[in-house]
Formats: sequence, structure tokens, C-alpha cells
Amino acid sequence: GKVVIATHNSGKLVEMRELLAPFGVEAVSAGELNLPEPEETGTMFAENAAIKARAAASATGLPAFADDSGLCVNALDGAPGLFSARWSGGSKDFAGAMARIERELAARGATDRRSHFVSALVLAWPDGHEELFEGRVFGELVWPPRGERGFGYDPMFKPDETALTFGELGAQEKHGIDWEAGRALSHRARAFLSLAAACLRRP
Ligand code: ITT
Repeated sequence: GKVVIATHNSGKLVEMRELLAPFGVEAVSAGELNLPEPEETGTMFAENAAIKARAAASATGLPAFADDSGLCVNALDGAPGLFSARWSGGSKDFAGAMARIERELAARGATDRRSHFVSALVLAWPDGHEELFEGRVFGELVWPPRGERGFGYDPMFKPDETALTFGELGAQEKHGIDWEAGRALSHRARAFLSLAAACLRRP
């Protein structure tokens, strides 16, 4: 079948296409379809993912899947969290957003550099049915940022499982999927593994 990937974020789109690739589903993005971006009015990742997935499913009559995600910093009481995209401003300045995290940690005299990424994935069908899957990955914030790969806050985040930041890992290493063992590394790949187990058939 055909699905809509309900995102306007090109970094996420690349990852979601890579994750879907083994399943032979034809994927078209919300950007390619010129779908409007719904307002993310939720107070939780799961709500915002559902808003985006539902809007795309009802606009297209196709199943749609959306990701809402963010970086939660312990010493900043979970910020930027739900506001991770908004911290980059209208110009999508993630160097600036990472510098803001570092500045706010310094302002608090924080020594705790623990943080985690969250991904909420919602798959919504035009008939109103929907399924939610979540993934998390825990790690440390590094400064200065390291690596040019990935997107968003990747250069600042070093998962506990690797010596390299997400910005230094290749795409497949960041997903870190081991299908046989049912394990993955990134928050998005972890959420996707649950989604795949529940909703997708390997060809
Ligand atoms: P869509 O809503 O169109 O999908 P968005 O960028 O607005 O795009 P979110 O509202 O979910 O998406 O914002 C999540 C932000 O968190 C995103 O802009 C990234 O900067 C950051 N983020 C999420 N996953 C990430 C990852 O794997 N690596 C680095 N940064 C990530």
C-alpha cells in the first residue's frame, strides 16, 4: 500500500523513508503533497503526533504516519522537549538552539548533563483508527557539538551505547537496528521497531 509521511522536516523524512524501505511500502511526504502544517497544540509528544497523522490521513484518504519528537534535558526540567523545533526559531538554527541549551545549563551552574530523545510515532487511518508507538534513547550532552551528520540536535547528543555522537554516526548506525534481536538505537528507530512489529509485514 501507500502511506503518507506527515512531516515537513527533511531530516526526519530521510530517516522515516530509510526505516520504511525494507517493507516495500510506497511513501509520499506531506511536503511533496503540499499539505498544510497543522498547529501543534498538544501538551505531549503523543498528542502532537496524532494531530499531524490525523490531519494528513483525512486530507488524503491514505494511512499516514507522523513523528513528534524532542530532546529532554534533565537539568533544564525536560526543556526543550516539546519545544525542540521551536527553540531553533523560524530560521531552523540548530547551532543556535544547541548553544542556548549550553547557555542555560551554565546559567544554572548545572553539572548534570543527562538527557534523552523521545519519539512518538502515530499511524492513523482515514477511518479514524490510530496506533501510537514511543521510543526513547538516553545519553549525555557534549560540548562543543561533534559531527556533521544527522540533523537537529544530533551533534550535541551522545547515546550511552556509543562513544560517538549522533552527529558522528552514519544513518544506519544511528538507527542501529538489529531485526533478529528486535533492538534499535535511536528513539525513532526504537519507536519504529514497535510499529513495524504491530502494523507491517516484511515482504
Ligand atoms: P514536523 O512536525 O513537520 O515533523 P518538526 O521539525 O516541527 O517537523 P517536531 O515538532 O517533532 O518536528 O520537532 C522535533 C525537533 O526535535 C526537530 O525539529 C529536531 O530538531 C529535534 N529532533 C527530533 N528528533 C531528532 C533527532 O533524531 N536528531 C536530532 N534532533 C532531533
